Amino acid sequence: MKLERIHLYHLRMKLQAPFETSFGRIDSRECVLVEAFGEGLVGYGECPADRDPGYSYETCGTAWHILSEFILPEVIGRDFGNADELQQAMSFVRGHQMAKAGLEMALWDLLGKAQGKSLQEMLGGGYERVAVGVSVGLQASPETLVERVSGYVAQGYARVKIKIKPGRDVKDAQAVREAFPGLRLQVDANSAYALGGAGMEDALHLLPLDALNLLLIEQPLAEDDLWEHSKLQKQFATPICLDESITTPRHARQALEMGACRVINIKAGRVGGLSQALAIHDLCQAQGIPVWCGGMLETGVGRASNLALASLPGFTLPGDISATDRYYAEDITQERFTLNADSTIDVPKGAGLGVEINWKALEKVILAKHETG
Ligand code: OSB
Ligand code: MG
Repeated sequence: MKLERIHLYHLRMKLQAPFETSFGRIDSRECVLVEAFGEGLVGYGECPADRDPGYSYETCGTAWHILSEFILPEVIGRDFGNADELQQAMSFVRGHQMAKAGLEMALWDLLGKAQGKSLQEMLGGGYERVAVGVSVGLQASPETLVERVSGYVAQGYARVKIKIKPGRDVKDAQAVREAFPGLRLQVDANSAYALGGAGMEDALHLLPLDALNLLLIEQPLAEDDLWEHSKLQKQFATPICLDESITTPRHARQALEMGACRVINIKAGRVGGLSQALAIHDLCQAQGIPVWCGGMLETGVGRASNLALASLPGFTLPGDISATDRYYAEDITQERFTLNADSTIDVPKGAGLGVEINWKALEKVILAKHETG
């Protein structure tokens, strides 16, 4: 597939409700949409970096810079038979995984459309629908949190993740567990127990979580740390799950080798693309480590990709892939994803990502456009 022209769109989309994590509160979410033209076809990819460097160092600004100044000039006019060839061509750029992932997704979409194959088929996924859950942000109090969770449970979500931070952790989780004794429940700290250098000591305040029958505790310590997580995991019966700390297949292998986690959250954006997500999936599957598909409040483009990825056999835990309604009143794809009664969402079947752009909706949310080629 020859990449003839590439457009970038910086988008800002209003969320249905503010989303608060240990690193901040947002009312709207930004991303960079990649539009790639080749052989008479057009493919789309979503770079999930947000406006602020709170989750990772990458932002829409850094992704824009890395893509427009370095990666696009390198790849325009070149032919790529698969994602590995593109990764090879982008390997001169250190890091910037989300920037690379956005372009890689657009290439998968193009290749799928050219071959008449869905992304799911290309990746080797099987299931027609994937088990999903919902990620609930920090609320004003444990009472409002329980109310919020009740709303999602009523909608049919059978797995709930709540965000935690120091001072808003054990009590919040206890309140939800008390209200929903049988709910599949997990918590996500987004590195909040590494602030001020306290780390381990702070995170040991979470030990009472072991009594709550949680599926996992996600990313308590620093975003670049494996070693302290390996020490922490030994203190907890509940599996530690790493999100931020796993940015390459190599880090995944090292994390498993040192026992830094017992579960991995895979986000194609965070690890540099679907090809890298696939490599981490294969590694974990070979070692019997459960994985699940994380989310970054994606648009319909990224959500289609997440659903295809989550249909691979090693994704044995429900993903952070909720219905479109949970995020956006209006999405940039024609397709809106809905929750089935069994807390699953259908995997798109069309060629490539299997979604079509809703241009009327897209045009309303474009902040900037860049053209190369
Ligand atoms: O840590 O999983 C995370 C959203 C933005 C950035 C990081 C995270 C999240 C979520 C939301 O938890 C998951 C989703 O529903 O997309
Ligand atoms: Mg997370």
